[in-house]
Amino acid sequence: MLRSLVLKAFWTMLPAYVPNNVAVLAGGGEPIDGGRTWNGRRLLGDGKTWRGTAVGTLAGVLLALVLDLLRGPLEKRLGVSLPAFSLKSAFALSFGAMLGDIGASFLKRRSGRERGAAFPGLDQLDFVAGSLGLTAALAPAWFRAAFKLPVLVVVVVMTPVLHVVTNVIAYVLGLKDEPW
Ligand code: CTP
Ligand code: K
Ligand code: MG
Repeated sequence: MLRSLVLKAFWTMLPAYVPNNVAVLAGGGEPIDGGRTWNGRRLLGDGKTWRGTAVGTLAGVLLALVLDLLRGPLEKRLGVSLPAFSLKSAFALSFGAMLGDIGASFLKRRSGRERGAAFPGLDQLDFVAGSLGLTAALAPAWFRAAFKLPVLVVVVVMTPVLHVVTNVIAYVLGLKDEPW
């Protein structure tokens, strides 16, 4: 029961987990805010770039397409039913994750935090909120079918843990400047 919930939650969120990590590798170039400020602080900061956002989103969508190919055999092997991704749900999960992270940077700058500063809680859940929110808005029927309440609960509990672990690994590997 718990095993199948965890598998389902992880599978369904994979297109949302990958974009921000790919953005770390792909980032650089022109910042989205073009250097603009508001009340003396950057709108978003240099850590949110067009390239990182585009490549990250694309990676999430492509991953969902690959998962669709693996779904049948994996369902048999694992003995769980897994949702198929439509293009719309894949895009919403992936781009929503990036939007959540961008929204968090906006809030960080408004609260005086410089680029790279930690904001515990927000850092771990911003992309979950963005991803679930955009998917509920763009693909409501898909959202209701894929995120039944128990799956949603597992997502909200499991994601912060995965986020912390992933970022510490990226930091140790020298891919990220901070371990959060
Ligand atoms: N990145 C990007 N575009 C995005 C998100 C991330 O280019 N939309 C890249 C940037 O190079 C960024 C790195 O990924 O520095 C790490 O992402 P993150 O930790 O979210 O950004 P920070 O640099 O810590 O900036 P912030 O304080 O605004 O979160
Ligand atoms: K972040
Ligand atoms: Mg950071």
